[in-house]
Formats: sequence, structure tokens, C-alpha cells
Amino acid sequence: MVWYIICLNPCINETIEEFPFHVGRLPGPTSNCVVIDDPTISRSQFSLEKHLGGLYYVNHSEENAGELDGEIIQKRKKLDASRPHVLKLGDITITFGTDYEDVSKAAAEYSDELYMVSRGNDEIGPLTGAQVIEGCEKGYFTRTTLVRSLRNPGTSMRMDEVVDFDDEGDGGYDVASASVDQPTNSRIQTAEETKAVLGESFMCPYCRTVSNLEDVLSVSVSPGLIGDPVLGEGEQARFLPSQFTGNGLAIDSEGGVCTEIACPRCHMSLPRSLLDTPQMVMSVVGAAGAGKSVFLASSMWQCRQTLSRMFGVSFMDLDPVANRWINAYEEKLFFQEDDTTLQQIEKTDLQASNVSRSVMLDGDNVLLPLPSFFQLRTLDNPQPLSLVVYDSAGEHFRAGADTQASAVTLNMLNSDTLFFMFDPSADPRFRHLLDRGGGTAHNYAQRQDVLLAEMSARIRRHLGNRSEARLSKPLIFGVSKADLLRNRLPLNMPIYTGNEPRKYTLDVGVLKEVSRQTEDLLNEIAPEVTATAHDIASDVWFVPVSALGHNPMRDGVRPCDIKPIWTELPVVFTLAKKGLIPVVNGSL
Ligand SMILES: Nc1nc2c(ncn2[C@@H]2O[C@H](COP(=O)(O)OP(=O)(O)OP(=O)(O)O)[C@@H](O)[C@H]2O)c(=O)[nH]1
Ligand SMILES: [Mg+2]
Ligand SMILES: [Zn+2]
Repeated sequence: MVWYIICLNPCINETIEEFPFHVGRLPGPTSNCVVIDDPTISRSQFSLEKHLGGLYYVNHSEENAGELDGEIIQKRKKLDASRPHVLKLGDITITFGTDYEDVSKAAAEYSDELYMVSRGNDEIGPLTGAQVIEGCEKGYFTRTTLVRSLRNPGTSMRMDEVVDFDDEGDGGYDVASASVDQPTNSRIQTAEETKAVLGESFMCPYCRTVSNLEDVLSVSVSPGLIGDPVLGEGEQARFLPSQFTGNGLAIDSEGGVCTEIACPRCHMSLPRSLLDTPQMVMSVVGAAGAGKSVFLASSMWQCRQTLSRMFGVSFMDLDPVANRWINAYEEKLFFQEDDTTLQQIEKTDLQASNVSRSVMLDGDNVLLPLPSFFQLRTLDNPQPLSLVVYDSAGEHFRAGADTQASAVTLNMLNSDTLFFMFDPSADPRFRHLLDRGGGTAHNYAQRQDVLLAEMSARIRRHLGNRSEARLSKPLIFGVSKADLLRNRLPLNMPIYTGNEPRKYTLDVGVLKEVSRQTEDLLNEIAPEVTATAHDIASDVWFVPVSALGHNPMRDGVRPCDIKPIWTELPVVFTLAKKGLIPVVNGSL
């Protein structure tokens, strides 16, 4: 009977036909068949030997007896040929058995090794070996997908150097078809989908790393445990808990009972319910001064007011601490004692401390975007949904800023609905049409077509550079500051219908008409912009929105004058697309 022995790091992949089979640190005199040059391994570590018709694992090391299938074996143990065996020698995991596939799966599963898998210009991970294999089996990764091990991060390998592909299978892994349609790169698109693929794992909304639920850290509470290597000196240390109270709360090394949990990679605190609810991501892409921050404030405020009343969807803050920035935005515009004083939301800059924070990841200072979290619950669906909202700076979307803004790009790609915000007041060709009312605010001219093309290029890189690649999820092309074009845009159309509270519906027919008329206007004046939009996604909706409902003063806006127009629509649209808000007159 042939046995196989596999280790992922260092890489061992041998067929054993002759016994005894020796493994140790040195070649030569000890006649080791496999040499592992690692200080934890003894000169002669172990052997696999045949005795009396059975195969035995025999330990030779006095100082480092291995742990075979969870049991420390000082002498020898008979092996069962019908299943793979897992041997732990310090950090090194070696598997052996008679079924090659079982052995390689076990090797991946028990390995502590983590991988990053390329997806266009981005990477997902870290993933365990088992997750990588699962991704291959489901067709998300192909033979040619690049993968690198975090133990050896400088070297990328083709997937088929790491995973054994079954050529007799259904043909899904053959190189030719992989390079033609590259199903992998365009498949995983939303955090939710990724979660479905990766099973008991979640994607961190801060660093976008996929981690196993069992690796989630706890945030210590004892005053003696202040100082964390990733977050800095002022923060409570994060730790992998091993002691728990009767009701499952972690206990820190000084006996404190910890309720907060944190991401294994970036150590940011995570709202607990985020781990087991689907995430719906909203991030707005647009030029500097296009109105993104003001829109987010207005949109979240409107969602609080209207989602429950019209659609029976409850909308609540999930994490008051994380939501400080969005609450501060909202309060500025909608919650002032004196609503006649001018208020202004600061321009978001690339390193704005309210919406980003720097942490120490793998020795580098990395800027993480800080989201706000909401929990949405519909009337007849008991499973809540988390809405994760990001603000970013217009400068993030400048051509070439992709590396600084990779987190922002990832958020964009992980959104359920892409949301681009076009500012007509930043395009000189629209200037003669603008009705500024009495307001004095104005934006400077910016090439939004270039910005849109940059967004398209980033998406392409993600989808594997295929020239025909288009996103399968919808693109909402928002025309911001629509109040400035109130004479040219259909802002009074009844997109919501209903007469009973909580039972309103989204009228898809009317929304299509709004989109058509808005697109017609854009086409007339900036045709390259609509063309690029259609180039990015196959399903584009042109939607006018106005966060303020009027043109404010250059120095700010008076809260009493704010009358938002359709700012909740992107959220309503995404919920309707998910089937959580009913639609009439067509489908999304
Ligand atoms: N007419 C009109 N002006 C608006 C509206 N919303 C925002 N503005 C104006 O646009 C300005 C910029 O808005 P912000 O939300 O700060 O823009 P931003 O996209 O966040 O800009 P960056 O943070 O620089 O990327 C505001 O100060 C207002 O003067 C609107 O609904 N109508
Ligand atoms: Mg801003
Ligand atoms: Zn994280």
C-alpha cells in the first residue's frame, strides 16, 4: 500500500513506497528520506515503519516528541490506513495517509499557514489552506490564480503549485478555460457573498480581511493591560481568549470580564452582531466637494425618518461609538437648538481623523477607513441586516491614488450597489443651466469623466483586466445638488406609492422614467460621462438627489432651510433589490 506524506511549510509532498521512512533535520548519516531544516526538528525525528502487517509511527526525538492526532507519542503508535493522520512538531504540521486527497485536505486544514489570494489588483485574505481549497472547489480560484503564503510573503505562486487540482473532474480547473473566462475574479463581490463562500468566517469592515470566527480577539478591560501593538499605547490590549465565564464572556489575564471583541488583524473593535448578520456596504464615490459628506448625513437622517414610517423597516445605530462621525454630521445639519445659524460640514481630507485612523499592520503604518454601522430590520424578516457606511475624500479617487486608497477601492467593490455622485456644478458645461436661487456656494471645475474612468479602471483591474468586464451589480449614478437643476430634472415624480403607513412600495416604472429623463439631460450635455457609466456596469440608474434641497451660502447652510430630496433612495433601492422592500410596476 502506498502512503503519502504532505507538509505545506516547508513544502513536502512525497509518495512513500519503501519503509522504514525516516524524517529528520540532517541528510546523510541518519539516512532521512525527508529532511526538514528547522531547529525544532531533531536530527532523527520520526519514522514510519511496517511491523506485523501494520504501519507504525515511531518517535525518535527525546526533546521534541510529536503530537500525533492530538496525542503526544513518546514511543510508537499504530496508524489507521483508512484516514489521514496529523502530526504536529512545534509549528510544523505534517500529514500522512493512503488517500492523497484526504491527506492534502488535512494538510491544508491543520496548517496554521495563511494565504493571500490575488483578485485582479487586490488580494483577499488571509485565508486558511482549507478556505483556499474550498475556493478552488467552488470555482472562485483557478489554477492560474496567484496566491502567496504569509510565511513567505514575497513569493507569489500559481494556485496549482499549492493546491492539487483534479484534472479528471468536471473540467472546471483546466488552465485554458480559466484564462479565457476567469470566473474567479468577478465572482466574489459583496461581503455577504464572500461570507457565504468562506463559511464560518467574516470580513472585517475596517481592514477588509477575512478571518475565522474562532480567531476573533477580545478587548481586555483590566487597567494593567493597557497598550496594544497594533492600535497603540492608549488602547486596551487585544488577546485571543482561552478562559471564559459561565455565559461565554472572555476573561483577561488579570481576571477582567470582557464584552468587546476585535478583528484578529487590525484589532479594531467590532460590533458583535456584525459577525452573524449580512453586511450591506455603502460608500460614495465622487469628486472633491461633490456633496458626499453632506449627502451621507442627509441620507442617514432621512432613513431614520422615513424607512420605518413608509416601509416598516427599523433603522438604528448599531454602535454609538463608531457612529460618532455620522451622528456629528447629522447633528450639524438637522439637530440644532438654533436652526438659523449657518452650519458647515468640514471638507473630508485624505487622512481625516474622524473617518480614518492609522494602525500598525505588519510593521507598517496603515490608514483604515472608519465606517458607521446601522442595523436594519424589516417587518416580516426576523434576520437583521447591518448597513456599513463609509465617507471618503474626493482625492481618494484621483487617477493614480489607488495605492493610498486601496481600502477605499475595496469598500467600493464590496458595496452591494455602487454609488457614484456626479456634481453638475463642477462641470462648466452645466453652468448655464444652474438655478442657484439665492445661494452663493459653488464648486470648482473638475474632470468627473476622468474620475469615472479611474473608477472603471480600478473595477477592471479587480475583474481581471478583461476589456469587456462589467460589474454585475447595479451602479447608481447620482446627480448631486439636483436642486440646482430643478427646472430640468423630474424631481416631483411619485417614486414611492402607497396610502397605508409602513406599506409603501417602490414604483420601478416611475423610477425608470426618472432615470431616463436624468440620463437624457446628461447625454445632451456630457455624453462621455453616461457612456463611461454604462461601460462600468450593465445596470445603471440615473438618480437625482439633493442633500439640502437648495443652494446654500458659501459659509454654510441654515438647518431650517434644508429640505432633502430622495437622499434615502440609494438605501431604499438596495433594500428593494434584495427583496426587503416591495416593488410595483416592474422589477429591479
Ligand atoms: N446646491 C447644493 N449644494 C450642496 C448640496 N449638498 C452639498 N452642497 C454643497 O457642496 C459642498 C461640499 O459638500 P461636501 O459634502 O463637503 O462634499 P464632499 O463630496 O464630501 O467633498 P470632499 O470631502 O472634499 O470629498 C457643501 O459645502 C455645500 O456647499 C445640495 O444638496 N445642494
Ligand atoms: Mg467630504
Ligand atoms: Zn480588521
